[in-house]
Amino acid sequence: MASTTSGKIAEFRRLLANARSVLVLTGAGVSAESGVPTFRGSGGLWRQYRATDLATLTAFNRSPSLVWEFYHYRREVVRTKQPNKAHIALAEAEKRFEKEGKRFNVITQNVDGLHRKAGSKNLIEMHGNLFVVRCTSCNFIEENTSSPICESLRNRGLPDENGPEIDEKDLPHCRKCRSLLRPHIVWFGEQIWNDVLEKIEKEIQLCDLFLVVGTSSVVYPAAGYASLLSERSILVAEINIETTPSTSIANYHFHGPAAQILPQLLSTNVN
Ligand code: BV8
Ligand code: ZN
Repeated sequence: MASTTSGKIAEFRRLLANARSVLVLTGAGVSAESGVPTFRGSGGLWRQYRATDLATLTAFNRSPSLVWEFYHYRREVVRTKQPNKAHIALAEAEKRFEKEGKRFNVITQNVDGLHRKAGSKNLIEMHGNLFVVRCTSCNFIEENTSSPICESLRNRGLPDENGPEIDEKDLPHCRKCRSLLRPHIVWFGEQIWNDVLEKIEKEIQLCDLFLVVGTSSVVYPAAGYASLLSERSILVAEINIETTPSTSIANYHFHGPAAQILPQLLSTNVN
């Protein structure tokens, strides 16, 4: 049963000090205080669509123009955002743990790149990244931070506009084979890449303390990690501003914003 009061912070910090391999799973809530809309909050809407309706291969095949407008919009929003104290606390904790010869890894479901911007190195972006593209034909993958990603998307993608469909030939194209590019992001109904799953599997095997931060714990496979670890009697702590399916599994539930709680849990003088 999760502990009910954040007064357990001192207790948790002692457990953290004795941990040898900390694994953190983050979701959209960790970027909320950077101003990046979460999936299921009010920000989860774009035009008349839910993000989860557009983050699918079916939506992309039906209208690559609409899905590219959606991702272009998110790229332009995220580009202006900075990591918050939650991202920074995680990056600093990783550095400290590494110095002590211990392990500290972050698996993020987010595609906003803010953990990397904050300095996290031991980072698994399990659903990809808004600034990486993949060719729909030759699978060529590369980072692409161009703003806009192509001329036809300049000033497009605003939530309150409904411009004309962009012709496929004017959407982003592979510089190797000229085929249509897509975001290198795992859409609903698509499998997480095998090399990523293997890395996650290894970290789950080695982990002796698990933190699940700012996720609604409804999307699999990420949502299943807390119970997987709890069944192996690994300590699970959740940070969220609401309760989630992970709350009943967690040994600790710290109720509050990640940018406030994480620095209290992870900050330097962990005794
Ligand atoms: C898979 C990238 C298997 C996209 C994302 C049909 C076919 C196949 C699979 C399925 C299917 N139907 C369902 C599935 C499974 C599906 C799934 O789990 N669906 C759910 C909805 C039931 N999963 C998949 O499809 C996955 N693949 O299963 O493949 C397979 C096997 C064989 C063959 C084919 C397939 C792939 C899932 C990945 C989808 N891509 N992202 C993009 O970003 O555009 S998922 C997306 O939503 C996010 O990345 C994230 O992972 C996920 C959940 O969002 P959260 O991060 O949790 O954000 P959310 O808004 O939900 O919650 C925010 C939380 O933060 C809240 O709890 C809130 O209280 C809290 N919070 C807010 N502010 C703060 C805070 N906490 C702390 N501090 C704050 N300040
Ligand atoms: Zn190509």
